[in-house]
Amino acid sequence: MQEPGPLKKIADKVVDAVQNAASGERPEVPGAPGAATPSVAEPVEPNGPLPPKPDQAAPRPVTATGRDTGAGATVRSQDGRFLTNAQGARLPDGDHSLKAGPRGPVLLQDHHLREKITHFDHERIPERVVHARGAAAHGVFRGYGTAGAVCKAAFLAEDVETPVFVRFSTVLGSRGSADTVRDTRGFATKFYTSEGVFDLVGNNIPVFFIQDAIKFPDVVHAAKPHPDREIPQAQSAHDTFWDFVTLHTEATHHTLWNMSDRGIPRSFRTMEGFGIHTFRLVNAEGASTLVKWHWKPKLGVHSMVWEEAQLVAGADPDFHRRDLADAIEAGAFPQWELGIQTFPDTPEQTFEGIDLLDPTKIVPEELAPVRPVGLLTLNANPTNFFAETEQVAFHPGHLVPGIDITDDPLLSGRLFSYLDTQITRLGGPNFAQIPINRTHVPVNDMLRDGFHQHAVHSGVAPYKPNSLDGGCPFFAGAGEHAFIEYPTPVASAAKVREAPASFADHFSQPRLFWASMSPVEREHIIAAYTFELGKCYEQAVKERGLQVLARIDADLCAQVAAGLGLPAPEPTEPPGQVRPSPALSQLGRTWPVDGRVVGLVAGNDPGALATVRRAVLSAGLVPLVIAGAGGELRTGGDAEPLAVQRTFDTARSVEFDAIVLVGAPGPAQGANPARDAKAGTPQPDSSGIDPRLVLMLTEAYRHSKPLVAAAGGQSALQAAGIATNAPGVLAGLGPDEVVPPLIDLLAGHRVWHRFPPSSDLAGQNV
Ligand code: HDE
Repeated sequence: MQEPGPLKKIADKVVDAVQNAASGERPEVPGAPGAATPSVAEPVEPNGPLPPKPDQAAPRPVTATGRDTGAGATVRSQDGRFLTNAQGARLPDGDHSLKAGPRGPVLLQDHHLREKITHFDHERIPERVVHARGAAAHGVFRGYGTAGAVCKAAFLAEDVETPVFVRFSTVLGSRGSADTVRDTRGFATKFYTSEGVFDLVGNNIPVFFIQDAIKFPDVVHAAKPHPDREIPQAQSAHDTFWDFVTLHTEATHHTLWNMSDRGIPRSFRTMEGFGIHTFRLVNAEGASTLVKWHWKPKLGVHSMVWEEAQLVAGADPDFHRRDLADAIEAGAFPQWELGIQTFPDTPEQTFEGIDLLDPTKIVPEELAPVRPVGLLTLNANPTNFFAETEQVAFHPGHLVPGIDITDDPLLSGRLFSYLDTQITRLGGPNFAQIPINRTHVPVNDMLRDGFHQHAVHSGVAPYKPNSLDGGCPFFAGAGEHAFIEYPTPVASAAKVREAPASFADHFSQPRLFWASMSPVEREHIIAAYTFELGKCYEQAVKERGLQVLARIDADLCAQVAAGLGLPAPEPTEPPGQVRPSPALSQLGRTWPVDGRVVGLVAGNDPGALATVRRAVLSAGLVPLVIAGAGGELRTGGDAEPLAVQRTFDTARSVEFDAIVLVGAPGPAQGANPARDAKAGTPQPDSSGIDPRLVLMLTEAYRHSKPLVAAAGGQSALQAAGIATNAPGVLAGLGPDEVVPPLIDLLAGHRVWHRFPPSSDLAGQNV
């Protein structure tokens, strides 16, 4: 029998990969770029392209007018064995321009060259004004049916499954900026419901910098890089940001959240999401309830520590988008429960004295519990970043029957802005026809023409009333799922440029947030303010920053002032009393450990390594084998060799949630304490251990990560100066004893009690 050619082998591997995905088997190490392992030599025999990777999905193939085509997911992708031009004519050569002889001038008549270069010249579109950097995933939302009493939206009914596309983002950075900067994160969800598209365009912080949309250009101009040097990228640690937020003190609450651990999430998978504004739900009887939306991550809210975030920004600027894609590819599908806080729709639109139209205020969960109404599961990666993640267009005005808006002045401005911005960004008014934006229900909007019109409309009467098209289309009534605005009464009033009196309270809720933090979370907030204000050049800005802090808490102000080397000012008004909201702290509970990353340091006992690795994998954790050099480690007998995923050169502690030492490797190739910056200064007793491993352990220890030593790994801990009985350090375990205690440690996210006074959590909500 003839040996199968390389392409047949690739095709077989793809089939295997698809079958593995279908059987739910996880790829052990996600992240390979293609659906199959490539050959070393360039393939030369014409052959069809490989399918997308098994973890990837594409927008549903509906027509530009929302009708299901029944076509396969790859119907829109390019395929075919031969290179063609844009008109489909096959091409014999893509490497050489048409020239008058091999050394002659390029001919103007080279229409292939011109087409290729012209298209290339126009590949870029404007990035988003804010939230330019993002990553997205496909998924499904399943309603619990628990919202039925307050909301008639079909997608919230029990067991209704709705396809979704979710985009996470930073706010300030440009498209190429780093993921782990201190910033707010966007959390935007597009639900392709049976009643039209519903977009929930929220953030991971439940309040906003401003109360009125007219201030949005101000806060964004202040927070973006300085206009002269375009410095700094993606950071709030600069003068114009702090100049604005210390003068415009309604920003204080949001800024405090940014300076807390919420500003540096560990992963998109471990962020909460909030709709921020109060929305209005309407039930089948037409009754209105005011509501705030919440996304609660199944993995808990978990953040980085600041040094870790800074190191990651250099070591892997794509950390968050990689984490999301890898988790999905590995089958560790991230999940969130959608929840609602509900409030009676009274004429004052307040709840327990909190103005529900003020987007700088939360309603503590202790006063209005969050009730779960459905489950979001992200289960597929996009197939093409540009087509899906970059071109997706969210809009808070994409609403379905049962969900309506309130008069929050910030929301009103957003309703205008999102539609408007897409016209520039996506090149015209037909962006709803881009595949990722297409609704999954029929569209009959009578909107016509415009740039990039994809629909081919029939009929002669795109107007109403008409008789030439038989009067079609007709208006729907409430019984036919029409979106009918809730008839909110509007009080008689004079036109004014004013805010309600309660909007002037800028400090009671920052105090509430501060009072609800545990000691370690407070330490982080103090450090963040000290860092950010310390990066400002202007003394006046720093002093003003301290005046703002004095109105939140005297201790916060005093500690930041000490770091800045400035006197702590007295508050201009005495800080009022607040009741803490324990739900605001991230600490003190335990969560599932799915998809957490464990670095396994290989010593010279590959058998023990294989045992630990198997146990880590079967606990749903992601093991990454770290060794002195790349390649494979033989585990003996007939066992499959273990691939090395990281070497001491490529690994950095920040990639791992915990480190397990399966031995204590000595200095490997390239270990040069004198010249290798990663090796740092060697510890006096570290001569027997690779210095880069010593650095890795000291960093992980400082970042409160669990450290476990098996198979003689203790001596590496000792070389790093880490006591084997320190909190969160386990030593002397057998290879099959490692995982259960490791899970216990990871379930609390970090070993906070390693460092006093952070450990002094008594009396706090932990
Ligand atoms: Fe946005 N915002 N925003 N925003 N926003 C945009 O829309 C705007 C606000 C949020 O992944 C833009 O398509 C105004 C609050 C997210 O594509 C733009 C105001 C919240 C995303 C815009 C706000 C958000 C955006 C830029 C004040 C949380 C990313 C590109 C009135 C509830 C969506 C675009 C994505 C994006 C305007 C305030 C969340 C310019 C005028 C409050 C998650 O239209």
